[in-house]
Amino acid sequence: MESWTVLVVLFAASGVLGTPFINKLAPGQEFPAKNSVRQPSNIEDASTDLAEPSASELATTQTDDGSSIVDKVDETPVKAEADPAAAEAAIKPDSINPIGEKPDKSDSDVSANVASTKSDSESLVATEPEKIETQESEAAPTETDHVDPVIEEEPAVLIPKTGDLSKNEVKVDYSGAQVWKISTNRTGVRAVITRLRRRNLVSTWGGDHSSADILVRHDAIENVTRIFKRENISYDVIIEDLQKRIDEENPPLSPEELELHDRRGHRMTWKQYHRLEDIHGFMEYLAKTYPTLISTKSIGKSHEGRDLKVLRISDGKPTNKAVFIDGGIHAREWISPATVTFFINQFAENFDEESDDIKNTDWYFLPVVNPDGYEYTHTTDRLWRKNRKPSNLARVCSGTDLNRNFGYRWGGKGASSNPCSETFRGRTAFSEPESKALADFIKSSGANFSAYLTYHSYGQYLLYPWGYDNVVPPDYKDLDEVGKTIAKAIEETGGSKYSVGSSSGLLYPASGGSDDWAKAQGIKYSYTVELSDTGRYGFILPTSYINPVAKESLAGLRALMKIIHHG
Ligand code: 0X9
Ligand code: ZN
Repeated sequence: MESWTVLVVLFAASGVLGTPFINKLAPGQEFPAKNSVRQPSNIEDASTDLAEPSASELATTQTDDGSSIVDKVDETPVKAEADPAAAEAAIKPDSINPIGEKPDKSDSDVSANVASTKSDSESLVATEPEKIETQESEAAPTETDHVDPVIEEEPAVLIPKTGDLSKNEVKVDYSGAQVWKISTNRTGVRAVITRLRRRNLVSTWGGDHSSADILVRHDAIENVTRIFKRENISYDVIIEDLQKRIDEENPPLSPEELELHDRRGHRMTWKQYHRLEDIHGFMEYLAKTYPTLISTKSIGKSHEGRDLKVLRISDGKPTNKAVFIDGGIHAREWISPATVTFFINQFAENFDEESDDIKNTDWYFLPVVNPDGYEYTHTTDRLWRKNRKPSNLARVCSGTDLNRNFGYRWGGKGASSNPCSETFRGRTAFSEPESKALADFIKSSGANFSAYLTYHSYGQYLLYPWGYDNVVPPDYKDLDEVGKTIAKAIEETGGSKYSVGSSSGLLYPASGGSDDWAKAQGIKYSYTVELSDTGRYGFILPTSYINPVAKESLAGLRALMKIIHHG
Protein backbone atom coordinates (compact mmCIF):
# COMPACT_ATOMS: atom_id res chain seq x y z
CA MET A 1 0.00 0.00 0.00
CA GLU A 2 1.31 3.46 -0.88
CA SER A 3 2.32 5.58 2.09
CA TRP A 4 -0.32 8.27 1.54
CA THR A 5 -2.98 5.61 1.30
CA VAL A 6 -1.87 4.30 4.66
CA LEU A 7 -2.17 7.80 6.02
CA VAL A 8 -5.63 8.19 4.60
CA VAL A 9 -6.70 4.93 6.17
CA LEU A 10 -5.24 5.99 9.52
CA PHE A 11 -6.95 9.32 9.45
CA ALA A 12 -10.16 7.86 8.18
CA ALA A 13 -10.07 5.53 11.15
CA SER A 14 -9.49 8.44 13.50
CA GLY A 15 -12.53 10.09 11.93
CA VAL A 16 -14.71 7.37 13.30
CA LEU A 17 -13.47 8.44 16.72
CA GLY A 18 -14.70 11.92 16.07
CA THR A 19 -11.64 13.99 15.06
CA PRO A 20 -13.16 17.07 13.46
CA PHE A 21 -10.84 17.58 10.47
CA ILE A 22 -10.56 14.08 9.11
CA ASN A 23 -11.40 13.00 5.64
CA LYS A 24 -14.49 10.91 6.18
CA LEU A 25 -15.34 10.53 2.56
CA ALA A 26 -16.68 7.32 1.22
CA PRO A 27 -16.12 6.75 -2.51
CA GLY A 28 -18.17 9.15 -4.53
CA GLN A 29 -19.27 11.17 -1.52
CA GLU A 30 -19.11 14.92 -1.58
CA PHE A 31 -16.83 16.59 0.89
CA PRO A 32 -18.55 17.78 4.01
CA ALA A 33 -19.21 21.36 4.97
CA LYS A 34 -17.28 22.53 7.99
CA ASN A 35 -18.07 25.47 10.14
CA SER A 36 -15.21 27.34 11.62
CA VAL A 37 -14.15 30.15 9.32
CA ARG A 38 -13.89 33.45 11.11
CA GLN A 39 -16.71 35.38 9.60
CA PRO A 40 -17.16 39.08 10.00
CA SER A 41 -20.77 39.38 11.04
CA ASN A 42 -22.40 41.49 8.40
CA ILE A 43 -20.30 41.62 5.33
CA GLU A 44 -23.38 40.75 3.30
CA ASP A 45 -25.10 43.81 4.66
CA ALA A 46 -22.73 45.84 2.61
CA SER A 47 -25.21 45.46 -0.20
CA THR A 48 -26.71 48.60 -1.55
CA ASP A 49 -30.32 48.72 -2.46
CA LEU A 50 -29.97 50.79 -5.55
CA ALA A 51 -33.10 52.02 -7.15
CA GLU A 52 -33.16 51.68 -10.88
CA PRO A 53 -32.33 54.99 -12.46
CA SER A 54 -35.39 56.95 -13.40
CA ALA A 55 -35.76 58.86 -16.62
CA SER A 56 -34.91 62.05 -14.75
CA GLU A 57 -31.54 60.60 -13.91
CA LEU A 58 -30.70 60.51 -17.55
CA ALA A 59 -29.32 63.63 -19.09
CA THR A 60 -27.93 64.48 -22.48
CA THR A 61 -24.40 65.78 -22.65
CA GLN A 62 -22.16 66.83 -25.46
CA THR A 63 -18.93 65.09 -26.22
CA ASP A 64 -15.92 67.15 -27.15
CA ASP A 65 -16.26 66.42 -30.78
CA GLY A 66 -19.81 67.66 -30.80
CA SER A 67 -21.72 64.41 -30.85
CA SER A 68 -24.43 63.84 -28.32
CA ILE A 69 -24.32 61.09 -25.75
CA VAL A 70 -26.72 60.17 -23.03
CA ASP A 71 -25.13 60.23 -19.63
CA LYS A 72 -26.59 59.00 -16.45
CA VAL A 73 -26.27 61.51 -13.68
CA ASP A 74 -25.26 59.00 -11.10
CA GLU A 75 -25.97 60.61 -7.81
CA THR A 76 -27.63 57.62 -6.30
CA PRO A 77 -26.26 57.48 -2.79
CA VAL A 78 -24.38 54.34 -2.08
CA LYS A 79 -25.00 53.06 1.39
CA ALA A 80 -21.75 52.28 3.10
CA GLU A 81 -21.24 48.98 4.83
CA ALA A 82 -23.14 49.19 8.06
CA ASP A 83 -20.31 47.95 10.15
CA PRO A 84 -17.84 45.74 8.40
CA ALA A 85 -16.80 43.68 11.33
CA ALA A 86 -13.98 42.52 9.15
CA ALA A 87 -13.06 46.10 8.82
CA GLU A 88 -9.59 46.58 7.63
CA ALA A 89 -7.00 48.82 8.99
CA ALA A 90 -5.73 50.47 5.91
CA ILE A 91 -2.40 52.04 5.37
CA LYS A 92 -1.54 54.50 2.72
CA PRO A 93 1.45 53.06 0.95
CA ASP A 94 4.14 55.62 0.58
CA SER A 95 6.13 53.88 -2.06
CA ILE A 96 3.70 51.47 -3.64
CA ASN A 97 1.55 53.66 -5.80
CA PRO A 98 3.29 54.43 -9.03
CA ILE A 99 0.37 56.30 -10.50
CA GLY A 100 1.67 59.69 -11.27
CA GLU A 101 -1.34 60.82 -13.15
CA LYS A 102 -3.62 63.44 -11.72
CA PRO A 103 -6.81 61.66 -10.85
CA ASP A 104 -10.20 62.50 -12.17
CA LYS A 105 -12.17 65.14 -10.26
CA SER A 106 -14.23 62.57 -8.41
CA ASP A 107 -11.05 60.85 -7.47
CA SER A 108 -9.54 63.84 -5.79
CA ASP A 109 -9.96 62.31 -2.37
CA VAL A 110 -8.02 59.18 -3.18
CA SER A 111 -5.42 60.21 -0.66
CA ALA A 112 -8.04 60.50 2.04
CA ASN A 113 -7.85 56.94 3.19
CA VAL A 114 -11.06 55.28 4.06
CA ALA A 115 -10.50 52.88 6.83
CA SER A 116 -11.82 51.52 10.00
CA THR A 117 -10.04 49.43 12.53
CA LYS A 118 -12.77 47.37 14.12
CA SER A 119 -11.49 43.93 13.42
CA ASP A 120 -12.01 40.53 14.81
CA SER A 121 -9.33 39.21 12.60
CA GLU A 122 -5.81 38.80 13.88
CA SER A 123 -4.23 39.25 10.50
CA LEU A 124 -5.95 42.56 10.04
CA VAL A 125 -4.85 44.06 13.29
CA ALA A 126 -2.59 46.99 12.65
CA THR A 127 1.06 46.50 13.24
CA GLU A 128 2.04 50.07 12.56
CA PRO A 129 -0.57 52.06 14.40
CA GLU A 130 0.88 55.41 13.54
CA LYS A 131 0.06 54.84 9.88
CA ILE A 132 -3.47 53.68 10.36
CA GLU A 133 -6.41 55.89 9.90
CA THR A 134 -9.42 55.11 11.96
CA GLN A 135 -12.27 56.66 10.10
CA GLU A 136 -15.53 54.85 10.77
CA SER A 137 -17.01 52.63 8.14
CA GLU A 138 -19.91 55.01 7.55
CA ALA A 139 -17.39 57.10 5.71
CA ALA A 140 -16.81 54.43 3.11
CA PRO A 141 -16.45 55.75 -0.40
CA THR A 142 -19.67 56.99 -1.84
CA GLU A 143 -18.52 58.16 -5.19
CA THR A 144 -19.51 55.96 -8.04
CA ASP A 145 -18.31 58.01 -10.99
CA HIS A 146 -14.65 57.45 -10.41
CA VAL A 147 -12.52 57.29 -13.53
CA ASP A 148 -9.65 54.95 -13.00
CA PRO A 149 -6.59 54.66 -15.14
CA VAL A 150 -7.61 51.53 -16.99
CA ILE A 151 -11.14 50.36 -16.53
CA GLU A 152 -13.07 53.49 -16.02
CA GLU A 153 -16.52 54.15 -14.79
CA GLU A 154 -18.88 54.70 -17.65
CA PRO A 155 -22.07 56.65 -17.67
CA ALA A 156 -25.23 54.63 -18.09
CA VAL A 157 -25.30 54.97 -21.81
CA LEU A 158 -27.65 52.24 -22.82
CA ILE A 159 -25.74 51.21 -25.87
CA PRO A 160 -25.68 47.45 -25.97
CA LYS A 161 -22.26 46.01 -26.61
CA THR A 162 -21.67 43.11 -28.90
CA GLY A 163 -23.18 40.03 -27.39
CA ASP A 164 -26.12 41.95 -25.97
CA LEU A 165 -27.74 42.51 -29.31
CA SER A 166 -27.77 38.98 -30.51
CA LYS A 167 -30.66 37.34 -28.76
CA ASN A 168 -30.66 34.87 -31.63
CA GLU A 169 -27.09 34.04 -30.64
CA VAL A 170 -25.32 34.78 -33.90
CA LYS A 171 -21.60 34.47 -33.29
CA VAL A 172 -19.97 37.88 -32.85
CA ASP A 173 -17.54 38.57 -35.67
CA TYR A 174 -14.41 40.58 -34.88
CA SER A 175 -13.14 40.69 -38.47
CA GLY A 176 -11.02 43.75 -39.02
CA ALA A 177 -11.15 44.81 -35.36
CA GLN A 178 -7.75 45.75 -33.98
CA VAL A 179 -6.02 45.98 -30.61
CA TRP A 180 -3.88 49.05 -30.02
CA LYS A 181 -1.44 49.83 -27.25
CA ILE A 182 -1.43 53.45 -26.22
CA SER A 183 0.88 55.27 -23.88
CA THR A 184 -1.28 57.18 -21.45
CA ASN A 185 1.44 59.16 -19.72
CA ARG A 186 0.45 62.38 -21.45
CA THR A 187 -2.38 64.30 -19.82
CA GLY A 188 -5.67 64.02 -21.62
CA VAL A 189 -5.07 60.72 -23.38
CA ARG A 190 -7.29 58.78 -20.99
CA ALA A 191 -10.05 61.30 -21.38
CA VAL A 192 -9.99 60.75 -25.13
CA ILE A 193 -10.15 56.98 -24.66
CA THR A 194 -13.04 57.37 -22.21
CA ARG A 195 -14.99 59.41 -24.73
CA LEU A 196 -14.37 56.87 -27.46
CA ARG A 197 -15.50 54.09 -25.19
CA ARG A 198 -18.66 55.93 -24.25
CA ARG A 199 -19.47 56.11 -27.93
CA ASN A 200 -18.79 52.40 -28.17
CA LEU A 201 -16.04 52.85 -30.75
CA VAL A 202 -13.46 51.15 -28.57
CA SER A 203 -13.41 48.93 -25.50
CA THR A 204 -10.78 48.39 -22.84
CA TRP A 205 -8.67 45.26 -22.89
CA GLY A 206 -5.89 45.81 -20.43
CA GLY A 207 -3.03 48.02 -19.45
CA ASP A 208 -1.69 49.66 -16.35
CA HIS A 209 -1.02 53.12 -14.99
CA SER A 210 1.02 54.13 -18.00
CA SER A 211 -0.57 52.36 -20.94
CA ALA A 212 -3.88 51.10 -22.21
CA ASP A 213 -4.71 48.30 -24.62
CA ILE A 214 -7.90 49.07 -26.48
CA LEU A 215 -9.97 47.12 -28.94
CA VAL A 216 -10.96 49.29 -31.89
CA ARG A 217 -14.03 48.18 -33.80
CA HIS A 218 -13.46 47.64 -37.50
CA ASP A 219 -15.97 50.26 -38.53
CA ALA A 220 -14.40 52.73 -36.11
CA ILE A 221 -10.78 52.45 -37.19
CA GLU A 222 -10.92 55.38 -39.60
CA ASN A 223 -12.68 57.60 -37.13
CA VAL A 224 -10.44 56.71 -34.20
CA THR A 225 -7.31 57.09 -36.31
CA ARG A 226 -8.45 60.57 -37.30
CA ILE A 227 -9.18 61.55 -33.70
CA PHE A 228 -5.81 60.21 -32.48
CA LYS A 229 -4.03 62.09 -35.25
CA ARG A 230 -5.85 65.28 -34.34
CA GLU A 231 -5.01 64.80 -30.66
CA ASN A 232 -1.44 63.80 -31.46
CA ILE A 233 -1.77 60.43 -29.72
CA SER A 234 0.59 57.74 -30.94
CA TYR A 235 -0.21 54.05 -30.73
CA ASP A 236 1.05 50.62 -31.72
CA VAL A 237 -1.21 48.16 -33.47
CA ILE A 238 -0.62 44.92 -31.59
CA ILE A 239 -3.36 42.86 -33.21
CA GLU A 240 -4.13 43.61 -36.86
CA ASP A 241 -7.18 41.43 -37.27
CA LEU A 242 -8.72 40.11 -34.11
CA GLN A 243 -11.02 37.59 -35.77
CA LYS A 244 -8.06 36.01 -37.51
CA ARG A 245 -6.36 35.56 -34.14
CA ILE A 246 -9.56 34.14 -32.66
CA ASP A 247 -9.89 31.68 -35.55
CA GLU A 248 -6.32 30.47 -35.06
CA GLU A 249 -6.39 30.39 -31.28
CA ASN A 250 -7.94 27.05 -30.40
CA PRO A 251 -7.57 24.53 -33.24
CA PRO A 252 -9.47 21.27 -32.73
CA LEU A 253 -7.55 18.13 -31.83
CA SER A 254 -7.19 15.44 -34.43
CA PRO A 255 -9.69 12.54 -34.20
CA GLU A 256 -6.78 10.24 -33.21
CA GLU A 257 -5.78 12.48 -30.34
CA LEU A 258 -9.38 12.77 -29.23
CA GLU A 259 -9.81 9.03 -29.28
CA LEU A 260 -6.64 8.57 -27.25
CA HIS A 261 -7.78 11.00 -24.58
CA ASP A 262 -11.29 9.59 -24.49
CA ARG A 263 -9.93 6.17 -23.61
CA ARG A 264 -8.04 7.69 -20.67
CA GLY A 265 -11.34 8.56 -18.99
CA HIS A 266 -11.45 12.30 -19.54
CA ARG A 267 -10.86 14.76 -22.35
CA MET A 268 -8.65 17.42 -20.80
CA THR A 269 -5.39 17.90 -22.65
CA TRP A 270 -3.87 21.34 -21.88
CA LYS A 271 -3.22 21.41 -25.60
CA GLN A 272 -6.57 23.06 -26.10
CA TYR A 273 -8.98 25.36 -24.35
CA HIS A 274 -11.78 23.01 -23.36
CA ARG A 275 -15.51 23.46 -22.96
CA LEU A 276 -17.07 23.33 -19.52
CA GLU A 277 -18.29 19.80 -20.08
CA ASP A 278 -14.72 18.56 -20.48
CA ILE A 279 -13.53 20.46 -17.41
CA HIS A 280 -16.34 19.11 -15.24
CA GLY A 281 -15.93 15.63 -16.74
CA PHE A 282 -12.26 15.73 -15.79
CA MET A 283 -13.09 16.71 -12.21
CA GLU A 284 -15.62 13.90 -11.91
CA TYR A 285 -13.14 11.45 -13.38
CA LEU A 286 -10.58 12.33 -10.72
CA ALA A 287 -13.12 12.02 -7.90
CA LYS A 288 -14.10 8.62 -9.22
CA THR A 289 -10.52 7.49 -9.71
CA TYR A 290 -9.18 8.69 -6.35
CA PRO A 291 -12.19 8.50 -4.07
CA THR A 292 -10.25 8.59 -0.79
CA LEU A 293 -8.30 11.63 -1.82
CA ILE A 294 -10.51 13.65 -4.13
CA SER A 295 -14.11 14.74 -4.05
CA THR A 296 -16.24 17.25 -5.88
CA LYS A 297 -19.16 19.33 -4.81
CA SER A 298 -21.49 21.65 -6.64
CA ILE A 299 -21.50 24.69 -4.37
CA GLY A 300 -24.38 26.28 -6.25
CA LYS A 301 -25.71 27.01 -9.69
CA SER A 302 -24.95 29.78 -12.14
CA HIS A 303 -27.76 32.00 -13.38
CA GLU A 304 -28.34 29.66 -16.32
CA GLY A 305 -28.27 26.62 -14.04
CA ARG A 306 -24.76 25.30 -14.55
CA ASP A 307 -22.92 23.74 -11.64
CA LEU A 308 -20.31 25.69 -9.74
CA LYS A 309 -18.07 22.71 -9.22
CA VAL A 310 -15.40 22.64 -6.53
CA LEU A 311 -12.82 19.88 -6.38
CA ARG A 312 -11.14 19.10 -3.12
CA ILE A 313 -7.86 17.25 -2.75
CA SER A 314 -7.07 16.21 0.78
CA ASP A 315 -5.58 13.26 2.57
CA GLY A 316 -7.55 14.38 5.59
CA LYS A 317 -4.78 15.10 8.05
CA PRO A 318 -6.10 17.41 10.76
CA THR A 319 -2.89 19.44 10.71
CA ASN A 320 -3.20 20.31 7.03
CA LYS A 321 -3.25 23.90 5.86
CA ALA A 322 -6.07 24.93 3.51
CA VAL A 323 -5.88 26.85 0.24
CA PHE A 324 -8.67 28.02 -2.07
CA ILE A 325 -7.92 28.58 -5.75
CA ASP A 326 -10.33 29.80 -8.40
CA GLY A 327 -10.31 30.68 -12.05
CA GLY A 328 -12.57 31.91 -14.77
CA ILE A 329 -14.25 34.77 -12.90
CA HIS A 330 -13.86 36.65 -16.17
CA ALA A 331 -15.25 34.59 -19.01
CA ARG A 332 -12.78 35.51 -21.75
CA GLU A 333 -9.62 34.80 -19.73
CA TRP A 334 -9.33 31.25 -20.98
CA ILE A 335 -5.80 30.69 -19.75
CA SER A 336 -7.13 30.86 -16.19
CA PRO A 337 -9.30 27.69 -16.05
CA ALA A 338 -6.62 25.95 -18.13
CA THR A 339 -3.99 26.81 -15.51
CA VAL A 340 -6.15 25.90 -12.52
CA THR A 341 -7.04 22.53 -14.03
CA PHE A 342 -3.34 21.98 -14.73
CA PHE A 343 -2.64 22.36 -10.99
CA ILE A 344 -5.44 19.92 -10.20
CA ASN A 345 -4.05 17.38 -12.64
CA GLN A 346 -0.53 17.68 -11.28
CA PHE A 347 -1.54 17.19 -7.64
CA ALA A 348 -4.16 14.53 -8.31
CA GLU A 349 -2.14 12.33 -10.64
CA ASN A 350 1.13 12.60 -8.72
CA PHE A 351 0.04 12.97 -5.13
CA ASP A 352 2.40 10.28 -3.81
CA GLU A 353 5.42 11.94 -5.34
CA GLU A 354 4.42 15.44 -4.37
CA SER A 355 6.30 17.46 -1.77
CA ASP A 356 5.05 17.55 1.81
CA ASP A 357 4.03 21.17 1.29
CA ILE A 358 1.50 20.02 -1.28
CA LYS A 359 0.45 16.86 0.56
CA ASN A 360 -0.04 18.64 3.86
CA THR A 361 -2.64 20.92 2.36
CA ASP A 362 -6.40 20.68 1.85
CA TRP A 363 -6.88 22.02 -1.67
CA TYR A 364 -10.10 23.54 -2.90
CA PHE A 365 -10.35 24.39 -6.58
CA LEU A 366 -13.15 26.15 -8.44
CA PRO A 367 -11.72 26.34 -11.97
CA VAL A 368 -14.70 28.09 -13.56
CA VAL A 369 -16.46 30.62 -11.35
CA ASN A 370 -18.41 31.99 -14.29
CA PRO A 371 -19.55 28.96 -16.32
CA ASP A 372 -22.32 30.79 -18.23
CA GLY A 373 -19.92 33.47 -19.37
CA TYR A 374 -17.27 30.87 -20.19
CA GLU A 375 -19.62 28.89 -22.39
CA TYR A 376 -20.82 32.09 -24.00
CA THR A 377 -17.24 32.92 -25.00
CA HIS A 378 -17.10 29.55 -26.76
CA THR A 379 -20.46 29.77 -28.50
CA THR A 380 -21.18 33.43 -29.16
CA ASP A 381 -18.78 36.16 -28.14
CA ARG A 382 -15.13 35.27 -27.55
CA LEU A 383 -14.56 38.51 -25.67
CA TRP A 384 -17.40 38.37 -23.16
CA ARG A 385 -16.20 39.25 -19.63
CA LYS A 386 -19.19 39.26 -17.28
CA ASN A 387 -21.69 36.64 -16.20
CA ARG A 388 -24.88 36.23 -18.24
CA LYS A 389 -27.66 37.35 -15.94
CA PRO A 390 -29.80 39.93 -17.72
CA SER A 391 -30.03 43.27 -16.02
CA ASN A 392 -33.48 44.34 -14.92
CA LEU A 393 -32.92 47.67 -16.53
CA ALA A 394 -34.88 47.45 -19.76
CA ARG A 395 -33.18 44.10 -20.32
CA VAL A 396 -31.01 45.81 -22.88
CA CYS A 397 -27.70 44.77 -21.44
CA SER A 398 -26.68 41.55 -19.79
CA GLY A 399 -24.13 40.55 -17.27
CA THR A 400 -22.44 41.64 -14.08
CA ASP A 401 -18.70 41.80 -13.62
CA LEU A 402 -18.38 39.20 -10.88
CA ASN A 403 -15.14 40.81 -9.77
CA ARG A 404 -17.06 43.94 -8.86
CA ASN A 405 -19.89 42.11 -7.06
CA PHE A 406 -18.22 40.90 -3.86
CA GLY A 407 -19.45 42.42 -0.63
CA TYR A 408 -16.44 44.18 0.70
CA ARG A 409 -16.43 47.90 -0.07
CA TRP A 410 -18.88 47.06 -2.80
CA GLY A 411 -19.98 49.97 -4.99
CA GLY A 412 -16.86 52.09 -4.63
CA LYS A 413 -14.31 53.13 -7.18
CA GLY A 414 -13.79 51.45 -10.53
CA ALA A 415 -17.12 49.64 -10.45
CA SER A 416 -19.90 50.82 -12.67
CA SER A 417 -23.57 51.25 -11.87
CA ASN A 418 -24.32 51.02 -15.59
CA PRO A 419 -25.58 47.55 -16.59
CA CYS A 420 -24.13 48.06 -20.06
CA SER A 421 -20.64 48.60 -18.70
CA GLU A 422 -17.98 45.89 -18.78
CA THR A 423 -17.44 46.56 -15.07
CA PHE A 424 -21.08 46.59 -13.96
CA ARG A 425 -21.06 45.91 -10.24
CA GLY A 426 -24.52 44.33 -10.08
CA ARG A 427 -27.57 45.71 -8.35
CA THR A 428 -26.34 44.87 -4.87
CA ALA A 429 -23.34 43.19 -3.32
CA PHE A 430 -23.57 39.47 -4.00
CA SER A 431 -26.56 39.97 -6.29
CA GLU A 432 -25.08 37.28 -8.55
CA PRO A 433 -25.46 33.57 -7.80
CA GLU A 434 -21.85 32.85 -8.77
CA SER A 435 -20.14 35.33 -6.43
CA LYS A 436 -22.60 34.55 -3.65
CA ALA A 437 -22.02 30.80 -3.90
CA LEU A 438 -18.26 31.26 -3.79
CA ALA A 439 -18.41 33.51 -0.73
CA ASP A 440 -20.97 31.32 1.06
CA PHE A 441 -18.80 28.31 0.47
CA ILE A 442 -15.64 29.94 1.82
CA LYS A 443 -17.55 31.12 4.89
CA SER A 444 -19.26 27.83 5.60
CA SER A 445 -16.62 25.30 4.57
CA GLY A 446 -15.02 25.49 7.97
CA ALA A 447 -11.59 25.37 6.44
CA ASN A 448 -9.16 27.83 7.91
CA PHE A 449 -7.78 29.10 4.62
CA SER A 450 -4.19 30.33 4.60
CA ALA A 451 -4.41 31.52 1.01
CA TYR A 452 -6.95 32.60 -1.58
CA LEU A 453 -5.62 32.73 -5.12
CA THR A 454 -7.73 33.92 -8.02
CA TYR A 455 -6.33 33.49 -11.51
CA HIS A 456 -7.03 36.06 -14.23
CA SER A 457 -5.35 37.35 -17.36
CA TYR A 458 -3.54 39.25 -18.59
CA GLY A 459 -0.49 41.38 -17.71
CA GLN A 460 1.76 39.18 -15.55
CA TYR A 461 0.97 40.75 -12.21
CA LEU A 462 0.84 39.41 -8.67
CA LEU A 463 -1.64 41.68 -7.00
CA TYR A 464 -2.54 41.89 -3.34
CA PRO A 465 -5.26 43.94 -1.60
CA TRP A 466 -6.57 46.44 -1.42
CA GLY A 467 -8.18 46.83 -4.78
CA TYR A 468 -10.99 49.14 -3.69
CA ASP A 469 -8.75 52.14 -3.16
CA ASN A 470 -5.13 53.07 -3.02
CA VAL A 471 -4.55 51.81 0.48
CA VAL A 472 -2.97 48.60 1.72
CA PRO A 473 -3.62 46.28 4.65
CA PRO A 474 -1.42 46.38 7.75
CA ASP A 475 0.49 43.26 6.71
CA TYR A 476 1.13 44.47 3.18
CA LYS A 477 4.89 44.12 3.64
CA ASP A 478 4.40 40.37 4.11
CA LEU A 479 2.19 40.22 1.04
CA ASP A 480 4.70 42.20 -0.97
CA GLU A 481 7.64 40.10 0.14
CA VAL A 482 5.83 36.82 -0.50
CA GLY A 483 4.60 38.12 -3.85
CA LYS A 484 8.19 38.88 -4.82
CA THR A 485 9.27 35.39 -3.73
CA ILE A 486 6.55 33.90 -5.94
CA ALA A 487 7.59 36.13 -8.84
CA LYS A 488 11.22 35.09 -8.38
CA ALA A 489 10.27 31.40 -8.41
CA ILE A 490 8.34 31.90 -11.64
CA GLU A 491 11.22 33.72 -13.28
CA GLU A 492 13.74 31.14 -12.12
CA THR A 493 11.99 28.41 -14.07
CA GLY A 494 13.06 30.39 -17.10
CA GLY A 495 9.60 31.82 -17.06
CA SER A 496 7.91 35.16 -17.33
CA LYS A 497 8.56 38.31 -15.40
CA TYR A 498 5.79 39.26 -12.99
CA SER A 499 5.28 42.64 -11.37
CA VAL A 500 4.22 42.66 -7.73
CA GLY A 501 2.14 45.26 -5.94
CA SER A 502 -1.23 46.21 -4.56
CA SER A 503 -3.89 46.02 -7.24
CA SER A 504 -5.03 49.59 -6.70
CA GLY A 505 -1.48 50.86 -6.79
CA LEU A 506 -0.16 48.81 -9.65
CA LEU A 507 -3.29 48.74 -11.81
CA TYR A 508 -6.26 50.86 -10.81
CA PRO A 509 -8.76 51.07 -7.98
CA ALA A 510 -11.59 48.59 -8.50
CA SER A 511 -13.96 47.72 -5.70
CA GLY A 512 -15.96 44.55 -5.13
CA GLY A 513 -13.16 42.15 -6.06
CA SER A 514 -13.01 38.61 -4.71
CA ASP A 515 -9.45 39.14 -3.46
CA ASP A 516 -10.46 42.06 -1.24
CA TRP A 517 -13.39 40.11 0.12
CA ALA A 518 -11.19 37.09 0.90
CA LYS A 519 -8.66 39.30 2.65
CA ALA A 520 -11.42 40.91 4.68
CA GLN A 521 -12.40 37.43 5.85
CA GLY A 522 -8.98 37.14 7.42
CA ILE A 523 -7.34 35.01 4.72
CA LYS A 524 -3.77 36.19 4.95
CA TYR A 525 -2.37 35.48 1.49
CA SER A 526 -4.96 36.79 -0.90
CA TYR A 527 -3.66 37.38 -4.41
CA THR A 528 -5.00 38.02 -7.86
CA VAL A 529 -2.65 36.45 -10.36
CA GLU A 530 -2.82 38.06 -13.79
CA LEU A 531 -1.35 35.39 -16.02
CA SER A 532 0.42 35.86 -19.36
CA ASP A 533 0.95 37.62 -21.55
CA THR A 534 1.69 41.33 -21.46
CA GLY A 535 -0.40 42.20 -24.46
CA ARG A 536 0.99 40.60 -27.57
CA TYR A 537 -1.93 38.18 -27.67
CA GLY A 538 -3.83 39.42 -24.65
CA PHE A 539 -6.90 37.27 -24.01
CA ILE A 540 -6.39 35.36 -27.25
CA LEU A 541 -3.36 33.45 -26.04
CA PRO A 542 -2.49 30.57 -28.39
CA THR A 543 -2.86 27.08 -26.97
CA SER A 544 0.91 26.50 -27.20
CA TYR A 545 1.19 28.85 -24.20
CA ILE A 546 -1.00 26.76 -21.90
CA ASN A 547 1.73 24.38 -20.75
CA PRO A 548 4.50 26.93 -20.17
CA VAL A 549 2.18 29.39 -18.44
CA ALA A 550 0.68 26.73 -16.19
CA LYS A 551 4.08 25.20 -15.38
CA GLU A 552 5.67 28.47 -14.32
CA SER A 553 2.55 29.31 -12.31
CA LEU A 554 2.88 25.99 -10.54
CA ALA A 555 6.44 26.92 -9.60
CA GLY A 556 5.05 30.11 -8.10
CA LEU A 557 2.40 28.19 -6.20
CA ARG A 558 5.03 25.84 -4.79
CA ALA A 559 7.02 28.83 -3.54
CA LEU A 560 3.94 30.15 -1.76
CA MET A 561 3.26 26.76 -0.18
CA LYS A 562 6.81 26.63 1.12
CA ILE A 563 6.23 29.91 2.92
CA ILE A 564 2.83 28.83 4.21
CA HIS A 565 4.30 25.68 5.71
CA HIS A 566 7.71 26.88 6.83
CA GLY A 567 7.45 30.67 7.05
O1 0X9 B 1 -10.10 44.37 -13.05
C1 0X9 B 1 -10.08 43.23 -12.58
O2 0X9 B 1 -11.09 42.68 -12.14
C2 0X9 B 1 -8.78 42.45 -12.57
N1 0X9 B 1 -8.08 42.62 -13.82
S1 0X9 B 1 -8.68 41.93 -15.18
O3 0X9 B 1 -7.90 42.42 -16.29
N2 0X9 B 1 -8.45 40.36 -15.10
O4 0X9 B 1 -10.06 42.24 -15.28
C3 0X9 B 1 -7.92 42.96 -11.43
C4 0X9 B 1 -8.54 42.79 -10.09
C5 0X9 B 1 -7.66 43.25 -8.95
N3 0X9 B 1 -8.34 43.19 -7.69
C6 0X9 B 1 -9.19 44.15 -7.26
N4 0X9 B 1 -9.31 45.28 -7.86
N5 0X9 B 1 -9.85 43.91 -6.15
ZN1 ZN C 1 -9.98 39.07 -14.97
